[in-house]
Amino acid sequence: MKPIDKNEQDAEKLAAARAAVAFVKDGDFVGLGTGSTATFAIKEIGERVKAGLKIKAVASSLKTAELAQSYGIEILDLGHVSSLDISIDGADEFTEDLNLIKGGGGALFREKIIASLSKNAIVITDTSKKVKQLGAFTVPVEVIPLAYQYVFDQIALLGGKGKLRETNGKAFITDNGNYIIDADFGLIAAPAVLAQSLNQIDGLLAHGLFIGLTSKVMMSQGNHIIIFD
Ligand code: ABF
Repeated sequence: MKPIDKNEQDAEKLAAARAAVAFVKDGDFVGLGTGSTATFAIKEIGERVKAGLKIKAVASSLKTAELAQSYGIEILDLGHVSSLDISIDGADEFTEDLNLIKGGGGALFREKIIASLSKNAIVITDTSKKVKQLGAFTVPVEVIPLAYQYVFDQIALLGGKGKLRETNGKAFITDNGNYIIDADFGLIAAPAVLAQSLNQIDGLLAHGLFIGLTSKVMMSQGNHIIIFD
């Protein structure tokens, strides 16, 4: 990821968010992402809801649900939704063939369900997220605590160097009550193959390789929006 100026980065995130929110229409079922870029989009949607836009939404994290509800956005139980018209979320890395690494914010499981339910899964980013090959950002893996050591060892067998995600010296706990292992596989030559291998590991609830789940990436660069689809 390329380091860029924070103000410039925020301007890019806001521009990408506005471009994506333009696709949200009255009556839509909307999936709301997590992270600072997705937050710009939620606030934009919130302002439109205040101005009369009628939508229902599901949230990829408790934090997102709280922010959305503060704008009066109706949040439904994700477990009772079978399809979404559109979702807008961020990413940690993406390649031009729309493979992503997500989960830096720890919301990857619900984000993956939302992306899987979405007819139009839009990812919004600034320029720092675009990479030629995934992997500089470690792959977040959500793991059931009871399976922690088993999953850690299975990741090692796949060549990954796992590290338990911690905050303030304690294990980070996801909204679903699970741990996150951040797995360093180095640069990933075949992300789809690695994703398939990770999918086979019992006790691994979700991983941050999003393959074939994205309709378009909207990346803001200067005063342009570049769309990868
Ligand atoms: C979320 O957006 C996560 O999947 C990802 O980690 C995060 C990126 O955060 P930010 O937009 O703050 O860079 O969807």
